Amino acid sequence: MIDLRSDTVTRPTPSMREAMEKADVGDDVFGEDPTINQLQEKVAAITGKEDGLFVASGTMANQVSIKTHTQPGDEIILETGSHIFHYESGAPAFLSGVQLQTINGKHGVITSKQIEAVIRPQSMHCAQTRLIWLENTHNRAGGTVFPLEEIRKIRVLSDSHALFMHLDGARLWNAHIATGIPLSEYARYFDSVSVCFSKGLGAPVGSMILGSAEFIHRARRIRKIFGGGMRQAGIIAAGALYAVEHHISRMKEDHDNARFLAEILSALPGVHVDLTSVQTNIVYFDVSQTGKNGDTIQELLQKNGVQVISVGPTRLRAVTHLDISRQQIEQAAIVFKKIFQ
Ligand code: TLP
Repeated sequence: MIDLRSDTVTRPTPSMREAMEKADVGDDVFGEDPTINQLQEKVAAITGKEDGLFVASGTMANQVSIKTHTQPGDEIILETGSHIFHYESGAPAFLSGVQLQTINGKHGVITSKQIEAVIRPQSMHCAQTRLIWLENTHNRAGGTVFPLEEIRKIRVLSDSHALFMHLDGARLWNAHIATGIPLSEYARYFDSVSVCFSKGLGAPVGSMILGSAEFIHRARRIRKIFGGGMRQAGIIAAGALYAVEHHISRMKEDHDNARFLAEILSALPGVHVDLTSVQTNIVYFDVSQTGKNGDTIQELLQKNGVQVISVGPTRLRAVTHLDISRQQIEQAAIVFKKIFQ
């Protein structure tokens, strides 16, 4: 089976498992797990943040960050396709009692002008705008990269309104590899950043929140409240540490494979791919012109040994990752041709 459903499906490599087996551990709720401490220090250093907090998942990183930044009744401004709006089970409302104000972006990018137009006035009648939320790369927009110039403008705007900024950087590694822009240059404009080790980096579990020492101190308490104090979790942090040390630069292969696949798909009858949105390791394709719906195509592909995800009536997603070679992409291309021609 060629599994292109997500970059979350990767299995730890033998060397990663070896690193996990040998990991030194301690009680992380007491701050005493040496491997977690090492990972937090390392990722804080490469992102230029004061401190980091290891958490169980990208969802937990995002939700702990929201809770740490906001009070119930506050509002977050974000792009309509954001992961926290679509795929985190209503958690911002459930856990933090905040409302979300969405803006339609282009390729997942919202501009400072668009944001400025919707910031609430300081009025007893309005929710308090508190947080601007960006996603880089942007999953639902196609793994697209958020331009740095716009991030800078948004920071100026947020400073002038005393708003916080959070970056959902589950795939920030991919943006870094696609553009060559250092992780720290992206991260410096945000009060908090979440990153994931269990997607393109190929670790089995784990994410991290990055920010000032003061922010992380408060986030640590929220993580405990949310049930995320994980004790001897150095075993899993060792997988993440291995991934950070060995799997960042190789992501270029995933990006090349995604581009290769996108070009093949876009040449098939009835299949539409917005090639400008294929900037990293994610390929969305639309099959409305084939007369079949997404679920049917997903099933047909699965029967022929290729897994993708149907994400709308006629829209599907294929993601390249550590466990997918160029040869497997070529095999998948043969299956796509068989199904669509
Ligand atoms: N995304 C998953 C699914 O939930 C859609 C995937 O397969 O792409 N932020 C972004 C931008 C994400 O894409 C994801 C996961 C998360 C946060 C949440 O991470 P986890 O799954 O670790 O909670």
